[in-house]
This record gives sequence, C-alpha cells and structure tokens, in this order.
Amino acid sequence: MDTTIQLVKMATERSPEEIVPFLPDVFQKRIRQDAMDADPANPKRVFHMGSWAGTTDEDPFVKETRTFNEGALIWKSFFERENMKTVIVFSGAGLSADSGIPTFRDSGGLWENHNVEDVAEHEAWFRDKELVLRFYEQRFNGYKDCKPHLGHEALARLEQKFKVVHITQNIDDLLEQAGCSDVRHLHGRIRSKKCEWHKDITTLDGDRKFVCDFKAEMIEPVKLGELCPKCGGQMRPDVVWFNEAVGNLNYDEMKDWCKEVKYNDGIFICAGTSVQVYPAGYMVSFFSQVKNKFIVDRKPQKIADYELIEGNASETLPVLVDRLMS
Ligand code: BV8
Repeated sequence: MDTTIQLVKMATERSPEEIVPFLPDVFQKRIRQDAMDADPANPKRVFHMGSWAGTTDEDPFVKETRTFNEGALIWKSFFERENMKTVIVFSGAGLSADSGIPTFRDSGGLWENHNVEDVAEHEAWFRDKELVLRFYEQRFNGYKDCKPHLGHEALARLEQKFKVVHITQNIDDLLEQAGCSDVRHLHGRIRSKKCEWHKDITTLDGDRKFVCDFKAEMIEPVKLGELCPKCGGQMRPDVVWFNEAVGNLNYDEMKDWCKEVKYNDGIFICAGTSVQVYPAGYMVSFFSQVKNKFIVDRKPQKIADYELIEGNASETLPVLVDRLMS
C-alpha cells in the first residue's frame, strides 16, 4: 500500500503523539499548517494531501483523507499543546487537606493515631494483614465523599494555557475529579487493588517472589480472604509502602521535563508537602534549577530560591493560577 495512504491510514487510527515521530518534516509542516487553520465550524474541508498524489475525489485515498479531516481538530489541539509551556506540579497531603483528607504529619495527622511501621510498611503486611486492611478501609471510606476544592479546580484550569504534569504522593483522585488530565501517582491509588504477589512490588531484601500481574479497580475496600483470581494470593491496596520501591518514577521522563521547564521558561510548583519522604522528596532539589518555582504550603519551608506562598491550598492556588494565566 502506497506510503502516503499508509500515513493517512495511520493518521486516522492513531493519536498525533504516536504519529509525529514517524512523519517526515515536509509532512509535519503541511499537516501543522492545515491543522492550525482547521475550522471547527467547517470540519468538512478536505486536506489536500490528495492533490500531491494527483488523485480524484473517488479515489479511496481521498476518502481516507476525508476521515483524516475529522481528526484535523485533534491535530490542531495537539500542535497548540506542543507550543504550550510546561508546568510540573509536585504535591503531597497538604493539597488535599482542605477537602477533608487528613495529612500525615500535621496535628491530628494519620501518623498521630497509627504507627506507620504497623500499617504502611512492607513487612507490616506479612505481620498482620487484617490490621493493614482495616487502616486502608478507613482511608477508603474517609475519601469516598471528599470533593476537589478551588485549589484543585484552579490547577485544572492551568491546562487551558499550559501543558501540566502532576507528580503526586497522594493516593486520592481529587486532581482527576477536578479535571486534571496528566496525574502520576508515585505512591499508588486508593481506588486500585492488586495481588500481594504483584510484580511491581520490589523490596530491598528481594527474597519473596513477586510474579503475579493481577490489578483491578477498588470499588469496595479489600477484605481479608479476598483472593487473587489468578494466583490465589491475598488482595491488597495498590499503594507503595515504606521499603517498597517507587516503581513509576521514570528518570528519563523526569530529565525531559526538567529540561523542558528549565529551557522553555516553564514552571515548577511544590504544593502541600513536608518533603520528608524519599525518593519523592528529591523532586524539590531536582527542579531547583528552574527559574519560575513556588512552594505553596500552610507553613512553607525556605528552600533554595523558591518563591514561598503561605496559606491553605484552596485559597492560595487560585490566586497563583490567576497570576500565571494572566
Ligand atoms: C524505598 C503511600 C527502598 C501509602 C507513602 C532517602 C533518605 C531517607 C530515607 C529514605 C531515603 N530513601 C528511602 C528512604 C526510606 C523511606 C523514607 O522516605 N523514609 C522517610 C520517612 C525518612 N522511603 C521509602 O521507604 C520508599 N521506598 O525507599 O524503597 C527500595 C529501593 C529500591 C528497591 C527496593 C526498595 C517508599 C516511600 C513511599 C511510602 N508510601 N504513601 C499511603 O499513603 O498510605 S508515603 C506518604 O507519606 C505519602 O504518600 C507522602 O509521601 C508522605 C506524607 O508526606 P506529605 O504528603 O508531605 O504529608 P505531610 O503530612 O508530611 O505534610 C503535609 C504538608 O502540607 C505540610 O508541609 C503542611 O504544612 C502542609 N499543609 C497542611 N495543610 C495544608 C497544607 N498546605 C496547604 N494547605 C493546607 N490546607
């Protein structure tokens, strides 16, 4: 099948992100030009890719381009996003505190009433699974009725002008509920469960065999006796406990983000975290080369030349976002 047709077929079936790496510059330029003047009110305008191949309307190729045209607006927003500056938002429990989710270290925080070593540490699970499951049942039920606050909504609004990537230590989904589209959960998600022998569990002692791959959405809290349908292991919350490796920290991607933010006048926001837990905590030094960087916290700690924004996230973030959007 002629390469052009192949490209058009690809263009109709895959996202721009997937295709662009394969497109010769001349094609990219042409598509960018056509996509940027794609008119939402008149999506039927045919891409004249056909004209290059000197074909007529009946030719299947043109039919293909017609379909491609519907995608023109997808390409338009892709190219618009490409030109956007990048904002990296690194967050912790303080970001969700105003939505009624207790933090860890503040007064009345989780660690005041629970011993972290007994409920959120790898070995604790094999000592007393029921105690750990009860702790996460309370968290799950506590989160159920929590709603995003104005701070979360403001962060979602940022995406109108910026490419925003959220790197969060939080296991709640308030950022997603607020409409944030790119949220990376370093320490897992409360609405997900996995087999206790899941292969993404890595520990320093490495003696136990983690080979299963079963994961599922957590609709109801996991109970003792809820077994993995694949290997019969006990199901557990899909979170990263202390002494378990933080698996989804992709350093190459981090390096790209840091370059992007540093050299393309991007922004780094550190919101509601005491920066006590690692390797997540390295973010703050990792992005300290960035010019536009902020620490948003009820009690911000002075770090390098970060701009400190003191106060509750639900009040301070809308103000900061208005400033960045202006
Ligand atoms: C690992 C998921 C090894 C579960 C969590 C380097 C140096 C030192 C120690 C280590 C190191 N590297 C590793 C360690 C050990 C350990 C660690 O960091 N220990 C610390 C305590 C010293 N790290 C680990 O064990 C990590 N794993 O190292 O594995 C390995 C390596 C290779 C191969 C195999 C194994 C795993 C760490 C992840 C643990 N899981 N959560 C769950 O949530 O139940 S951590 C959990 O606690 C959270 O996810 C978060 O990360 C942390 C809590 O911190 P914050 O979110 O910052 O919350 P905090 O309450 O502390 O602060 C709240 C802030 O908000 C405050 O600043 C407050 O002022 C502010 N605030 C409050 N209200 C508001 C507000 N701000 C704005 N508005 C408000 N309204």
